[in-house]
Amino acid sequence: MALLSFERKYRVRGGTLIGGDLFDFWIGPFYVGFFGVTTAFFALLGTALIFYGAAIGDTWNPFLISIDPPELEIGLGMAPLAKGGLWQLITMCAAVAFISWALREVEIARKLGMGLHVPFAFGVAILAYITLVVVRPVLMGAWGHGFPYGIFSHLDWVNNVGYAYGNFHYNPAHMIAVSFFFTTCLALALHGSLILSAANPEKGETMRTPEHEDTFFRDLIGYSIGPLGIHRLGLFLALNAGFWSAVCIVVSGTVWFDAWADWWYWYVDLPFWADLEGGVNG
Ligand code: UQ2
Repeated sequence: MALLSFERKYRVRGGTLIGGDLFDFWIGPFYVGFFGVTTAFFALLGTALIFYGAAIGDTWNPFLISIDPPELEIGLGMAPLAKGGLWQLITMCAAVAFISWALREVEIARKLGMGLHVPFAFGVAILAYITLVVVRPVLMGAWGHGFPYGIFSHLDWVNNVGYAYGNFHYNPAHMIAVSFFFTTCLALALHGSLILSAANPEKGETMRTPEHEDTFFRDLIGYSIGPLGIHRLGLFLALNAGFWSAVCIVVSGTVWFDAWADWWYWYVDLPFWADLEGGVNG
């Protein structure tokens, strides 16, 4: 079925979560829906507030513009607009826009009778953001623990928070997250290159099949995870990268307060060698 007639066939009413038929229509190629309206509204409002914050700030250098969270003294209260209040409003706009976008994905998936894997995956990215700017600041008792919205300023924040716990690379959850990011890249590189090698032949050559793809990896390492399995693995790896990123930051300053390198003393202090002569403890 040609793409345009396929779209006509499946552009059907229903599947909405809220509002019934009210926003159940398309504008050009885009589905609107109730959550399309809320996404657009809060994304535009948040962006306008960022520009307002830039306008009352002291630079238009795009690298240096920064919308900062309130001072730590504000705690979990509301701050004046120019002193972190804008950051608070922008954070709310961002959260509502992101969640609206995920719910719009849910409505489109329901319309098409598809699984909810895409909104679930996006939900993990939203979880990581909300963990940084809401969950951890609330657990630590001040919005000032959120990160500033600026190009260089957020890099400085990552640097400073990292060194606040000694060397962040010793954070075990950070290690797990980084390992998942790297493995995600490995899996996508293997998958992308394998698909292109089989499905995008030189002019005049014939396309190869999924059986060729399986056989390539069986010849190479004696195992193929399969054309469906590689996507399960890829989703698993990518979601874990985001999830463990959220874990590694939310435990820093809430359940662990010291240098992350010191966390590993649980190993040094195991009873087997803790009292050995000449060991680090004695
Ligand atoms: C595969 C397969 C695909 C793939 C890839 C593999 C036909 C089109 C990339 C190979 C992947 C393996 C063996 C898993 C590697 C494990 C990690 C942790 C990176 O077998 O089936 O489908 O794209």
